[in-house]
Amino acid sequence: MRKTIDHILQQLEGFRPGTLSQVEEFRVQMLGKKGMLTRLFEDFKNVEPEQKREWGQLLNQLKTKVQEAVKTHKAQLEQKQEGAAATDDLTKPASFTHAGSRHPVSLVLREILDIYASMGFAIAEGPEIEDDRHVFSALNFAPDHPARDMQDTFFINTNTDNPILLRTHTSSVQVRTMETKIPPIRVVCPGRVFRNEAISARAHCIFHQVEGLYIDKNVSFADLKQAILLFARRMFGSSARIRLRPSYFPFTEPSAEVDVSCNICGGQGCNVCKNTGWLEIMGAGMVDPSVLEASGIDSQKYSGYAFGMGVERIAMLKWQIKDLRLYFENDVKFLEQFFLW
Ligand code: 2NM
Repeated sequence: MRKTIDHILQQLEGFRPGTLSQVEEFRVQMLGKKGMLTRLFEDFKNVEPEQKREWGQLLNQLKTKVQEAVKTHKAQLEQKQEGAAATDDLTKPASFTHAGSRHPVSLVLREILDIYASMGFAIAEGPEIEDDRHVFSALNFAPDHPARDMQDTFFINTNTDNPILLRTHTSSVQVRTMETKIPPIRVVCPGRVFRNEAISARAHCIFHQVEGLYIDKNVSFADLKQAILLFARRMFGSSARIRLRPSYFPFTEPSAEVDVSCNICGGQGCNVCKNTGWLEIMGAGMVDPSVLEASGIDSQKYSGYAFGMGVERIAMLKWQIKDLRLYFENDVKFLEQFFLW
């Protein structure tokens, strides 16, 4: 018996199965009907009564060891096989992950900036918290202009002759550009602006603007019209036409509201353009000489054009989004609909 036990211990020591069938083979060899351990237990019947206790313990320990070895090797090999199966099939489709999508305002803002970058405009940014000088005074707003009212502008500190406020347009960035740069100046200014308005489908107290400014010798209204036409064609399709209506802004003279032919009906008239065939996309004009002078630019030597548009509004026209509030609700079912080719 001693010899058989030693033999089993030796086998156990060197047992390194590579496959599950080798484990099964080992199990049968040890624990099967004619297995080595099974036979040992048969021999155990002939052991002298006074030695039964000692041999019994020894055999039971050995049986447990063999059973443990079979169990752990089997589990290890099964796990290995599963891992191999998962990596083996390289054609297996990847499991679904939600990748997210860009916000429609970000998509349209990027598109607007790309179009103006291709025309040679640089991007300029500035602070959202501004002073009265850069938002109003330097832009030719009269001291009693209604935009300076608490009703329209969020003021932070009015206890000074140059109040601190949230910018109502990004023209303040253009003032900062004119103050620090020598013409030629060609910039677009994207960013958030703030107006004290009741929130509705058509108005919000926070929205995004892109304003443009071009100052050089001999810049003309014809240059402005051509730049707007190129923008409209790139943004709304190569068959887009533009129309300018006379308007008024404190900082430009002459000033105009710009319409683009309706991208839904092509100008025939539909419910998107309210049967006019036209959609308003921006305001524009020639920079008032007093605005150039206020920022230290010689209006005898230089002239310039400027324009401004609302990014949410352009996105509404592009995708027929009917309610401004959708931009701020972060409803995934709304957000994941938008992409650009
Ligand atoms: C608009 C419409 C027309 C404009 C003017 C200027 C500046 F700083 F040059 F005077 N910046 N932006 C402008 C002109 C903005 O937005 C509807």
